[in-house]
Amino acid sequence: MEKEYLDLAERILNEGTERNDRTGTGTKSIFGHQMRFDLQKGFPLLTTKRVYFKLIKSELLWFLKGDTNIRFLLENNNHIWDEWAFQKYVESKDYTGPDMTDFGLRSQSDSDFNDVYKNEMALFRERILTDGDFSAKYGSLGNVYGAQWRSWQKKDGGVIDQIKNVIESIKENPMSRRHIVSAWNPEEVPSMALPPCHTLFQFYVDDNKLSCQLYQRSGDVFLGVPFNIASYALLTHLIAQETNLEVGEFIHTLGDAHLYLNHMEQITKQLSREPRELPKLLLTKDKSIFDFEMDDIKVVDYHPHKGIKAPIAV
Ligand code: UFP
Repeated sequence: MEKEYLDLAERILNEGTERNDRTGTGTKSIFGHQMRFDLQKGFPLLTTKRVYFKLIKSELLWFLKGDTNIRFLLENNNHIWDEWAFQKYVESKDYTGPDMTDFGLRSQSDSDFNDVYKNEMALFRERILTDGDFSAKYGSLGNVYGAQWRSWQKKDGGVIDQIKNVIESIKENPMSRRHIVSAWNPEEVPSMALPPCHTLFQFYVDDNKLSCQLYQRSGDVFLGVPFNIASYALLTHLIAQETNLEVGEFIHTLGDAHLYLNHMEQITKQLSREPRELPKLLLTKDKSIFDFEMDDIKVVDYHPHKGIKAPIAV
């Protein structure tokens, strides 16, 4: 199954065209690719490099709670969304520290600035964790996934809970062709720091098995996609448990699938490694996924090759 991912990387290396991109890093890219993962055959957490499942787990629980405040993530030592919240804070009138303009790029190229930035970021995290008013004001990311999934804002007031609705529709009308959750809200996209990468997903029931297909508009194949595969495989397991179904396939459809030019060495190294047996996922039974905590989700028998570091394009 891991071959699906490795074949995608190979395909981009062989067929991809070099393109400039928003981040200024440059990519090799193809448009349109589909991978299929049979979830009965193992949990698709890559073994050709270590992928940090704890981060995937806490982020997905955070989405499912409808939470958009990074406090929960920080409590679970997950820092993947910190920069977005920090940016809002340093651009506000409440911030009186050293100038943080373009902190993402500057922290990578200027080591003195990086020290100042790290210090400010540590103070920010500490305040989010300890000061309720501060975290309510600056920990919130607004209209990100959790909000679109659980409380899509209606024009005439009120909200739509797409996750509850899709669970209901799977239970009541499994053969339906309308089991869809959309994170792409055209009205709100212009005001979002990062428009949703995983834009829409659909469920399908056959032979008592639940499959899920994701349409991802843009995928950083070395850093982002391994996370995205595991995250949606986990989501499929969770929704299957909630609807009393077995798991079927996770089908991952990508729009712009790219390798950043500064990830070439890393992906070549990964491609030279032999995939190992996939791990297994264990979920607490007899408990609603809406009450799930970190300990209710476990991956066992995971014996990956070592992690491979790579710079993130911001
Ligand atoms: N990206 C992913 N997966 C994600 C996520 C981001 O691969 O879950 F949030 C990558 C894709 C792209 C960049 O390289 O982040 C987003 O940039 P853009 O909005 O220009 O597509």
